[in-house]
Amino acid sequence: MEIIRGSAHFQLGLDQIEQLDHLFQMNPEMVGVAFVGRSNVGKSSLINTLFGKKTAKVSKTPGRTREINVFSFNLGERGKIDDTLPPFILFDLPGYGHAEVSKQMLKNWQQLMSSFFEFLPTSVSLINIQDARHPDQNADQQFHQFLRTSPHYTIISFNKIDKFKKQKEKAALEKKKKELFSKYKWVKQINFVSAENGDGLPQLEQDIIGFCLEQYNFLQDLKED
Ligand SMILES: Nc1nc2c(ncn2[C@@H]2O[C@H](COP(=O)(O)OP(=O)(O)OP(=O)(O)O)[C@@H](O)[C@H]2O)c(=O)[nH]1
Ligand SMILES: [Mg+2]
Repeated sequence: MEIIRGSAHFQLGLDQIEQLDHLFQMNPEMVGVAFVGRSNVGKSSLINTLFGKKTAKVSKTPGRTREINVFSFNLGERGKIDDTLPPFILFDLPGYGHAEVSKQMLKNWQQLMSSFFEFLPTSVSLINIQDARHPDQNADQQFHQFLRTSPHYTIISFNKIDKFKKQKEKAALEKKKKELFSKYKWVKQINFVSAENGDGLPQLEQDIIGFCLEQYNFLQDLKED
């Protein structure tokens, strides 16, 4: 199974809690993934490599993605959509922790995101992107406090590992990984990726597919009972 590149379609951008409530109410059985992380860590770039070139806008200036962008995508084989499966959902969430945003913007982000995590169906998993060179920053730590009580399946992906040339840097990151697993008990997986050269992406793609199919089958079974 694969993510069909180019099957991703932009559905809507939203920045109001009412719009979010509406989306969740209309789609209680949504299955998919949400990319979330500090500004500029490469969320949109990763989305583009995994889901097809022009899915998300890549920033020249950090803090570009301000809205919650919602896409649909399909799974299939050898480039063909499997039409026995429904479209899945993909969220590109606005980056957190950008130093230059105003207090008002920060407040808006917090309000919108706390509703998002509170009402997001558990059939959507969270992929927290962090910069491999600067993992677990203050903003990441604060974000994980949001997730403490969240029931969502959560993955951390350390992006930009192409920047690592030395073995020493990789070893340090391995150590960090162990540390984060014991600190953030709710994190199920931590992997290393690069949107730039594609490292680690086949595995991340299979993790996304595995999660989506499992949740879809689970919801189907519930209906049959
Ligand atoms: N070297 C390297 N650069 C990357 C990688 N991924 C993204 N970048 C660069 O990092 C910058 C930010 O990328 P975006 O994908 O826009 O980051 P974002 O997390 O979506 O940012 P916001 O939307 O502002 O929150 C761009 O200049 C990308 O080209 C990577 O794996 N390696
Ligand atoms: Mg972005």
